[in-house]
Amino acid sequence: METEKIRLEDLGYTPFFESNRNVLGLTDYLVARVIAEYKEAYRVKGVNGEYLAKITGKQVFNTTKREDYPAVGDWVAITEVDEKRAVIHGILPRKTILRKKYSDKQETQVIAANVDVAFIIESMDRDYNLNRFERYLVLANDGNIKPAIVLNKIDLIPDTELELKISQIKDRFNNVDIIPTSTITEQGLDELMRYMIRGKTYCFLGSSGVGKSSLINKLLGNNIIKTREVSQLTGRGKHATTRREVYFLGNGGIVIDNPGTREVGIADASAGIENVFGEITALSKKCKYADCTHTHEPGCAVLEATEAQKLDENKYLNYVKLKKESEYYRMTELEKRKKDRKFGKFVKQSLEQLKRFEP
Ligand SMILES: Nc1nc2c(ncn2[C@@H]2O[C@H](COP(=O)(O)OP(=O)(O)OP(=O)(O)O)[C@@H](O)[C@H]2O)c(=O)[nH]1
Ligand SMILES: [Mg+2]
Ligand SMILES: [Zn+2]
Repeated sequence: METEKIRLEDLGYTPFFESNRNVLGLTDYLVARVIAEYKEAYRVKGVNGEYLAKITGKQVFNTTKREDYPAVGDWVAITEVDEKRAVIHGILPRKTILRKKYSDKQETQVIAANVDVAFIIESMDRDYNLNRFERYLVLANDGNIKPAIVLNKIDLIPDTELELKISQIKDRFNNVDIIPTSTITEQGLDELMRYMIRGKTYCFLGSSGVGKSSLINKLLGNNIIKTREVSQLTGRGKHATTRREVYFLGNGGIVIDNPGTREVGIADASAGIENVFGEITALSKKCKYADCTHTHEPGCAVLEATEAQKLDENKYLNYVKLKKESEYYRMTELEKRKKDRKFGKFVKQSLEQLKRFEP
């Protein structure tokens, strides 16, 4: 049986990776892309097909950081053991990286590597939350990844409500593409498909149950991925997808499905925050103090703009919250214990501020 040869470009390979491969002297190895991550192994795909791959002890992984291990989307240098198995010798430098903070631990987790576009998905039900977009936007921005918003399950709300939600999003975030979809009525699926370009990698992000896997199944044109059963009541809180996995679409788009997250923790993402909240960053240059935290200082241009309703108050509050979270992450344990009491005060302060803003 002759199968058509896979080209690395179809798996997302670009001159960026090839030049790094040359520079690092990895040309004697095969290259493959990590398409799934298991407990102690990876599934990788190269021009000869797929392998179950392991990393070996004595190679380039002289590292203690979780982040330095292969992640889904990574390009790795491998050698074949046999038709089905391979050994990973190293990771090619990442073009982009998408990471989040573990909810309990302080370690960051790599969601995926070498992603071109992050689809941030929310569904049009009770769980919908405008602030949550901002969290994901910070993650995407911090990883140098272009974000796009997908509003799924639009079959659940009237058109007027959808229009309202879209205008709220546009008011809050500049220049983010918005794609409304429904896997039931199939609205927006063509648009989503057209959005994806051959050889580019798209990561589907969002809470559990928003319909990430359902959307990908629709794009694949079959039901390869298991999605949550319709019995929403009994299935509550259960995650349908348990591992990250790469899928290849008919139009050449490369898609990463993710298990949904309950919360998205912000790691040390200060650059991402400043980008997403560019309006606030610009204002802060006019604050009286260079180290202004924009919470209580006199002569704070951010507070002034918020009070004058020139700056959206929710945006302001979310900014302060995310910023604190990011800074908190950077502190050492000892500092944290000291700060914990102060943080409590800060939360109280913010709440008081919120009350003040109420009409
Ligand atoms: N009404 C409606 N329901 C949908 C739509 N898309 C998906 N669903 C339902 O939403 C539920 C969750 O869908 P999944 O695709 O499993 O969600 P997921 O985001 O992959 O969830 P996790 O894998 O747990 O992160 C399923 O019962 C789907 O049938 C939609 O457009 N409209
Ligand atoms: Mg899923
Ligand atoms: Zn200020």
